[in-house]
Amino acid sequence: MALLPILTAPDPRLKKVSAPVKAVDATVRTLMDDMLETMYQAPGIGLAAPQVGVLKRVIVLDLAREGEAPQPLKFANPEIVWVSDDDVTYNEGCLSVPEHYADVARPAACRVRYLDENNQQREIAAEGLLATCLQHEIDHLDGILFIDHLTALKRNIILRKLLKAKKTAAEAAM
Ligand code: GNR
Ligand code: NI
Repeated sequence: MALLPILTAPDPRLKKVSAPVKAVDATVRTLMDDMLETMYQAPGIGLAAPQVGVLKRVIVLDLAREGEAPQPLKFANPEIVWVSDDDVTYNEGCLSVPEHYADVARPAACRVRYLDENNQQREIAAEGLLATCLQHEIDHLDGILFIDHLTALKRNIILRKLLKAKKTAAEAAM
């Protein structure tokens, strides 16, 4: 197991479209486990491979509450095959957009087809926070961040603050 560094915006790697995995093999399984460890440590409820600089279509989630048994979910090549007509709004955050939160409306329910850690094709029906989080993670695989769902004005205010924070951190390290 290994902790992986999490990229933060603005970073060109977060804007790229990730490639499907050919099959879920030992390398992909190790990536999934390292991503889960990184996500728990952050802490977060989901993580997409591009957030750790790996441009592969792999995501992990765990929506178990503190004190509950962990419920790690691992997905390769996730595809949204159905979304509900009705939307729901959540106040979203992102480990790659630290310290910023905003309301995002997305379909309230969805179905996702994917390969599990044993390379078996499966489908999951999701609603509530799971539906939102799956859509947030799958967006990452297409280079889309939650701030891309905001107005350009709100997005640019956040991006400018993140860039400034990066510059300040880089200066402090010199
Ligand atoms: O930890 C996370 N919380 C969260 C809250 C509301 C909507 C989406 C998320 S995902 C986020 C972790 C993350 O950045 N995943 O890509
Ligand atoms: Ni995110």
